[in-house]
Amino acid sequence: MILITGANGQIGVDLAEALSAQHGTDHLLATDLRPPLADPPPVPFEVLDVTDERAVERLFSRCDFTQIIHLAGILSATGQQYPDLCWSVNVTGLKHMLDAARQHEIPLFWPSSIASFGPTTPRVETPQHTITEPKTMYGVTKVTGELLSQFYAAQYDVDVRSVRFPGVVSHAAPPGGGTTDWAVAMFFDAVSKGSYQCFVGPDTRMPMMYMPDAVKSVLDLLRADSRRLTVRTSYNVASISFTPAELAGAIQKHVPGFTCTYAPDYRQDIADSWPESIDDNPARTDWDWQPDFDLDGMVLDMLTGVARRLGHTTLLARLGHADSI
Ligand code: AKB
Repeated sequence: MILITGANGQIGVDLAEALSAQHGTDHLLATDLRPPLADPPPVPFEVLDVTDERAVERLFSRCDFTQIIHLAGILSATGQQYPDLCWSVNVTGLKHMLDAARQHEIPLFWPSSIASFGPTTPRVETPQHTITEPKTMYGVTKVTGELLSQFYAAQYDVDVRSVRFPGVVSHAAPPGGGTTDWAVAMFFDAVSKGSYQCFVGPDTRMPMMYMPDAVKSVLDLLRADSRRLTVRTSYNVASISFTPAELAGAIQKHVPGFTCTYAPDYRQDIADSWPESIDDNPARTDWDWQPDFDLDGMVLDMLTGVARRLGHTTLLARLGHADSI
């Protein structure tokens, strides 16, 4: 059975769906602090606080897990506001999962982030092995998690695998508390209101990835031959880099009249400390990673998904989906 923590989060919802298509819902257990979004939940669900060591131990003594997908985490903007909570969930929670993986001899996947990098890192085509001096608490927890993972792999032979996600764009579940959330919010506001006020400036270039590629990266890495894996901290994975102005332009092609205004806040500072683009050669070499979506492909698919969700028939018709809400 596969354990998913943080299953109600942005990545958890889409990844659980992909895993249940592969393995069947009976082979998954979704957990989260919050109750599931759908009633009944699409896969068996239990409440789990990953910071509660006893609760984690009790769960592992009851269930025969074969894989851990550990997604529970606090994102960058929330982490700046609640640094202690961020440390507790992102580091203590991961440590509990690494200990369980070690004790029960189970492989573990967890996502790190481009937030592992900081202002002293080369910002363009950021290499796999480079300076990691993040200035956010979120970044500090990600670097700590990466080093812990490498230690557990080397010292205890835990099969731990990870990718450094860029901003992930999707419509099934909202992201919460991230610096890259503008790339999702812009779509929802474009479709529902025709305008969006962005919290970073128009020329802030950031690495992003459409959810189908993010899910594919996890499934591909899980399938990879362990002997080929040379990185046990976390793999760089790249897809598309764009600015808010470029995304707004791509959306305007399908939503004429859409306007984007800019009111940068504290998240601008975080964005400016992160890379603009990522070099992911080790992932391409070690496990044949390759993304499918470019900016225009993502925008078309995302607008269709958001229009369906919001019941926007006019936009669906314009996108060529007249009869399919
Ligand atoms: C965030 O913005 O905090 C996340 C991330 C890049 O890890 N989306």
